[in-house]
Amino acid sequence: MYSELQQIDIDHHFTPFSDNKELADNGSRVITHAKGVYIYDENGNKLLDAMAGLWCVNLGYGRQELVDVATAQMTELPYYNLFFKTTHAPAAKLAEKITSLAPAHMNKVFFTGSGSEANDTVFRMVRRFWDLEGKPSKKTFISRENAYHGSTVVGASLGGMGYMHEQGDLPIAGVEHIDQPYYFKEGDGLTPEAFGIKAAQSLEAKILELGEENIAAFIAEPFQGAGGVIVPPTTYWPEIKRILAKYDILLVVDEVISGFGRTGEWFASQYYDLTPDLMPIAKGLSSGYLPIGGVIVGDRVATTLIEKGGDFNHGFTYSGHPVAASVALKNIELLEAEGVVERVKNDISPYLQKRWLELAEHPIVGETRGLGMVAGLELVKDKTTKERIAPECKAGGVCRDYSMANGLIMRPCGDTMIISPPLVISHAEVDELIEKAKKTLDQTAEFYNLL
Ligand code: PXG
Repeated sequence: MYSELQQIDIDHHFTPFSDNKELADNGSRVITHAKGVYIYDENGNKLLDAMAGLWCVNLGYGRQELVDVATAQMTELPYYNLFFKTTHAPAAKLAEKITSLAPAHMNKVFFTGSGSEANDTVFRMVRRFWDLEGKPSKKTFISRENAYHGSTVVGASLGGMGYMHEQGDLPIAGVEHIDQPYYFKEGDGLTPEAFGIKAAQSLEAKILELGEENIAAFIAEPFQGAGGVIVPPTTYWPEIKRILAKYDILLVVDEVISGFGRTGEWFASQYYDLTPDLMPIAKGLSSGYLPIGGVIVGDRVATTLIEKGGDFNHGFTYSGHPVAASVALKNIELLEAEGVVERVKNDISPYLQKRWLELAEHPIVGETRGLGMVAGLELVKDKTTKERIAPECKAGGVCRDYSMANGLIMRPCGDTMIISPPLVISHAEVDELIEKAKKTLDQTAEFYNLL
């Protein structure tokens, strides 16, 4: 009943973020190859990958230029570390390129292997910064409910996912969570604008509760990704900025999903006009072709760490890995040369968002939302009361199964269906995405007798 690969997988592979027993009962889908915005499985199914893998394949699949640069770099220098007064061209040039695209006050990059490691690095940099500034009591991070910042101990602690905290006694001490700006779920009785202000003000309430002298940083995704593509009301970031201007607290903008063009700007910090002290990055940095992440460091933190800090006792074997770094550099060069980010802003994002909005008319859709190249919708039984279709938000899983059967990878976060397609998706492929999503919603509604 299982293919050979499915059986090997069941026998030996412990799969991330999955119920491995349930996978053993059903067998995982074996992905064999990919091209453009499509992935293929071993049964010959072709799926439009509207998640760009895991929010990362910004340039789409099958770019030979990235393969060629990896091959050349592997031949020349497959590995060397950066620990002991050594460096190499891929790491140095990638850092230069990234800082040329980042906000002007950010001129250094620390490399990691992933977004989680980037946030662990943020945690150590920030605490070290305040020690060096002579303010060792400033240790607490403020984050938000339903945030995602990774899966390491620090990443999961900074994140606001209850289902992660309950495994492994998290969060660790020194991390506090405030309200999220999730209007559809929590904004009843308020306009989006008023709700945005209210959600932002929970930051000030927390600062006053804990005392500015104890707070190191506020960390947030510009829009929440894994939490369900939660786009804050327009008032939210301006109010956060107003609050942060009153206190000496660092701002960490987690750009792991939002960086490298997803909003139509190189970074969402530019989209929202934010001035971060630190920006964790990963995913779209290499379009997912090789694992690489990092932290873009603003001048204030960099100057203190470098001028006053001596050795910074932190780093990874694969920090700035030459092959990953050369692929990331080529990826950025291709994004630039092909005008991908401008195309997102002026062409494909407006088209995707216009077409996605059509789904709001569907009888089981309570809200659609999106920005740049991410979008989400809420599955409901009743548009007015927002009553969910089934207990425990089970309709999302049903909807996902129909979507996969229709050849579209659109994924659930509870009863929120989300997409984050490759930035290079064409108009015709967006049309296909929307038609398949409509059919999927019809089938989901039919399944629950709601048509
Ligand atoms: N920050 C953000 C904002 C992320 O979205 C990370 C940090 C961690 O990156 P790494 O490379 O360590 O995974 C992420 C990762 C999901 C899902 O289900 C999302 C992520 C990872 C795994 C699953 O949407 N985002």
